[in-house]
Amino acid sequence: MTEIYTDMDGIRHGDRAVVLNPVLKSDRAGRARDGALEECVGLARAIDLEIAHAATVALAHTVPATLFGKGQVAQIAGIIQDMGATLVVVNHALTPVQQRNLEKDLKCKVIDRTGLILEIFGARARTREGMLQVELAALNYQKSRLVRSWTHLERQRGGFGFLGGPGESQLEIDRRLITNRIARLRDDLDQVRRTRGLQRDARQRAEHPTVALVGYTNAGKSTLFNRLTGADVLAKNMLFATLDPTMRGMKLPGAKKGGGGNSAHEIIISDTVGFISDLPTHLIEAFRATLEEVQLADIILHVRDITHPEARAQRDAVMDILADLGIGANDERLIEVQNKIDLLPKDERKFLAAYAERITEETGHVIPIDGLRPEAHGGIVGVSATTGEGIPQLLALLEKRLSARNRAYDITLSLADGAALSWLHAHGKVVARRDTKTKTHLTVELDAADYGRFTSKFGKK
Ligand SMILES: Nc1nc2c(ncn2[C@@H]2O[C@H](COP(=O)(O)OP(=O)(O)OP(=O)(O)O)[C@@H](O)[C@H]2O)c(=O)[nH]1
Ligand SMILES: [Mg+2]
Repeated sequence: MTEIYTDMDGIRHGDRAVVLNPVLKSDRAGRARDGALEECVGLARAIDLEIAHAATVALAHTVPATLFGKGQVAQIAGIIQDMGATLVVVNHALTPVQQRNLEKDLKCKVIDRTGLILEIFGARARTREGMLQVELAALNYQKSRLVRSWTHLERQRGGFGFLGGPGESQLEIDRRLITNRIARLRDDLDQVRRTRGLQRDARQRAEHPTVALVGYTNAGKSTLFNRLTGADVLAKNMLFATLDPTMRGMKLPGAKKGGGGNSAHEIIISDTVGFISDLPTHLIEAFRATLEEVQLADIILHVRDITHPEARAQRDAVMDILADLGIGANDERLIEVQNKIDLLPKDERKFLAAYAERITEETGHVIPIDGLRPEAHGGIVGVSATTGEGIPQLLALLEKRLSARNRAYDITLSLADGAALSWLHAHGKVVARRDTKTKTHLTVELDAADYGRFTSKFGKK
């Protein structure tokens, strides 16, 4: 894997890093400065960099050649020398030219936010699919950087780039190599996904409803996943602790043995990669298949760290990514899980609980409250994944939403088919029945999963 990170070659865990968070003075709508800097430091720590210095740098405007102004670059160079730093992390996108110039001026390695996130993902990937996805993202990142310098050269030559020249043909070769590699990677990924058994997943999905956990990185998805399923997924105060998706079956309280039970009581729950604001587009593209699993879920639990100072900005970032996947705030499958309530003072906890109850009661016709955008359509529940507080309420809400998905099916049985009839009575609600001499015509309210089970057991009726 390492050979693909030519851009990031030389980063070693334990490197002393200076983290810089450039903020445009005109960018009033930007995220809270401290929060953005803190997050970037968290990202740098996630690959075990030692933070020698971290600062927000106010920019009057961005300088095309170096991003920072001349004086600022000199100042940064001084800091690097004083601190004995070997790496600079810039919490911003850098053009290849800016990166190169900064490395020259600062005499040390420079990476931008996308490079840093790619580096973390590269270190985290464990499954073959995860590794291929990250490699694909890294190559796409590199390719986009080649393209950019290419158009840059082209412009310099007044638009006659196609006439050829030594530098240009090297770029052409690099580009073609990367393009070929990307095509091969895509094939490999397809192959891996096929053998991973999407069919098996599809079958499981038909049989049991799926619940997907999504949310900002470090919100507590894995902790909640472990609490719900008794699994042992790595949950750590570390950004992007989880990269590869994990699935596990669980029974909601009240489920009967034997996979039957009343409709949707047995579910498959999945934990997956966390989101972050300004998630690099290359990563979104590479992880699309993983994210598509979310699109197919019956219920989407949006896990939020409700105690985070930037909880609302994080929520918006997640909702934006979900919107890209076609999942809006008005999607009935979306339940908001406000996590870490154990850290809240008691009165605040009470207030939140009352608020959550009100919203949840009103779902079906969600209304903006206090001028805020409509909340998750499927309702809100406050929990603590670590203490277990609120988990029974979450499970009850899940159960409520899943059984609300029942649909009416018209089913005709032979009167002699007692087994099928009693199965339907046990698993669904028979709302109408008309008998003829030999047949009975039923209208039965059933969960889609149960209908699937019925037809696989008794055939289509
Ligand atoms: N106090 C408190 N801490 C929590 C709670 N849930 C999770 N945490 C902590 O929050 C941190 C992140 O938890 P994870 O479960 O790893 O979060 P995640 O959403 O899976 O994060 P990534 O996989 O990195 O995207 C850990 O230190 C957890 O112990 C909670 O309910 N209360
Ligand atoms: Mg996790």
